[in-house]
Amino acid sequence: MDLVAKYHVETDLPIQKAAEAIAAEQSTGTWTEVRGADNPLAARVIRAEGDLVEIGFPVELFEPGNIPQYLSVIAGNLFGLGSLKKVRLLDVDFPESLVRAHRGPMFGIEDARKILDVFDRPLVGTIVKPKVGLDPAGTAEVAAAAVRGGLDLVKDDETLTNQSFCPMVERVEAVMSALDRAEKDTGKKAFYAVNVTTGADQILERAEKAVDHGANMVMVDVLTAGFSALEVLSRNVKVPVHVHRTMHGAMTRDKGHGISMVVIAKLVRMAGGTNLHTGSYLGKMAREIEENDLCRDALRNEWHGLKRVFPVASGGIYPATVHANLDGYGIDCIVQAGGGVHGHPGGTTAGARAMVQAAEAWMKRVPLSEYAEDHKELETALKFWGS
Ligand code: RUB
Ligand code: CA
Repeated sequence: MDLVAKYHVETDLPIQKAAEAIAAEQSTGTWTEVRGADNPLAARVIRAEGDLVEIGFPVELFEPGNIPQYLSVIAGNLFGLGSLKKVRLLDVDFPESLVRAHRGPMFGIEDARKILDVFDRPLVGTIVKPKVGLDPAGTAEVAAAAVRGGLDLVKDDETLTNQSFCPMVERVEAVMSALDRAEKDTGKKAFYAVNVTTGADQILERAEKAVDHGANMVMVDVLTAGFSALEVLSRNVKVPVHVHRTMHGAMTRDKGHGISMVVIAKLVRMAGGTNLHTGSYLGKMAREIEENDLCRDALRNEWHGLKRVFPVASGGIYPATVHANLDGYGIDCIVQAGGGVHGHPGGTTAGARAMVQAAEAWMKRVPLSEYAEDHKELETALKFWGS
């Protein structure tokens, strides 16, 4: 079976010609006729209508298991073709043999839920803030305060790795022992996603070191580190992997050009992420509701037996925006707030409680304003940031 890639194309060429140019450039052809290009590996135009192009790539063009190579074919030189003004890779239908060449998540939604012992509600998380500048003890204090307020997940910012002001090993040790103490006191289990993003030569060693020092989740910036970095982590590190998508806007934001988030979501599921930032239905980042829906389904629907991945709503979220995000993503998601937790007038623990209360109200189908009547942290949050 062919791999079918769907593109939006803006060009002065007739659309059929543009489609043929893509098919040729990305398989056997080049700018001029060459002997032998008409061989069985030639991609074919399935559809060329309006601004929509579908190309079928013979599966033999691909090296099973090699995501960087898939991307060179379906999302490579075509973006620079002078005859095309804009091209956007909208979606990819991967043949089963290529999907199954990947193990997918070692820890999916169900595994993460078992670790936390939380089955019947969305997870609520936070990004430690300030995002940089805290030392390990300061990070641990903020993390534990969030968990004491009831949060399920605490994560590093995408820009925090192993800088001198907050070395990773000291940070993991400090945070995990603070979370252990919080669990002893309150019974609340939580993940700490420590950002292990670094170069290819060190990332696995770094992640293993994090786990040796107690980490129960690792985080990777998948687009800066690469899909293979995620895959090597997922296959080798014995904890779930939180996937941040920093830099995605360079690919996803222009609706006429680049790569859609749903393609990134499919690759992340193949490569083995447990959680993936897919954007919010209401928040601070530019967003595309339809694309959120597609990502949610790509991560959670049955797909050749791969485990399911949590979509993460994040970016400018606070209690009043929780319901819109849960309406979009449903129960099997993570809703996450940084400023919307730590900026609460009562501090981090109160901010965490307010987020948890907002999620509880959604589960009970009670309007936020009504739930706030007897939940004071939520009431304060709604007054402070608006409802
Ligand atoms: C959000 C934050 C994340 C965003 C990125 O912090 O630090 O990096 O999730 O956006 P805050 P996205 O809650 O204070 O805004 O999730 O859309 O990739
Ligand atoms: Ca951030």
